[in-house]
Amino acid sequence: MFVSFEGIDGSGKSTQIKLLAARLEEMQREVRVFREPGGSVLSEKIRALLLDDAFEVDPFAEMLLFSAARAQLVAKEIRPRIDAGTIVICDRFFDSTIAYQGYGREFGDVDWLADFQMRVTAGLAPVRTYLLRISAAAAVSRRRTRAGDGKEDRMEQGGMTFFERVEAAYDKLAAEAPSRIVVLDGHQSIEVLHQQIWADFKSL
Ligand code: Z5A
Repeated sequence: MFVSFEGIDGSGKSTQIKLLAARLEEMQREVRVFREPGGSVLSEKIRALLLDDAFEVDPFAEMLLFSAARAQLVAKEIRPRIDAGTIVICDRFFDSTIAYQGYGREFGDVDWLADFQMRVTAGLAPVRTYLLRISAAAAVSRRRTRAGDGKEDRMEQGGMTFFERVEAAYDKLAAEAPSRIVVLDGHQSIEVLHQQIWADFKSL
């Protein structure tokens, strides 16, 4: 089984993924968590390039790099594990490219981009996607209070209007795929969100 988590930066994806994975492990289920971009040796190297603010990246090149990282992750890590019966949870998947590059960076031909993503993943799509919906303003405030050096990476430097476009894009994607994308109010408490996710996950 393959599920993904989506939402703007700081929406609580990693927090919820840890709770879901821990719960499944307690039940002796085989679980593997990946993050995007990343999760394989090549994809982690691409991640470092993508988040580095030392140089500018052309929007089309950016989309291709995110897609290359995903193609490698799916082929070498995700697909073999799904085939072996492991539950795979991914922190971001192709919806991120459509939301961030397609709408955030105003790529233009979003239909083409969505078709291209199916080529990138060789047709693999999550059976369920949990979208943690928080406002761009709340995300910025959470990022400020998060542990770390306080430095924003290249993607985080996109600015408020960029994140508002991404936020609106996620709403659009959710409206277009209501049976796959479960929308959750990410402003709720961590525990309440976990219970909502668990209730849905069990139904799968
Ligand atoms: N990107 C892209 O443009 N295109 C693509 O195709 C892909 C990605 C795949 C990856 O960043 C960047 O790449 C990302 C999108 C872009 N850029 N941005 N901006 P990343 O992997 O470094 O980070 P992220 O995935 O964006 O998110 P994150 O920083 O890991 O945040 P999170 O996982 O969503 O949230 P969290 O770490 O669980 O929580 C954040 C803080 O909030 C933390 O202090 C928590 O304790 C707190 N928290 C969590 N839940 C709650 C609740 N419910 N209430 C209050 N506080 C909470």
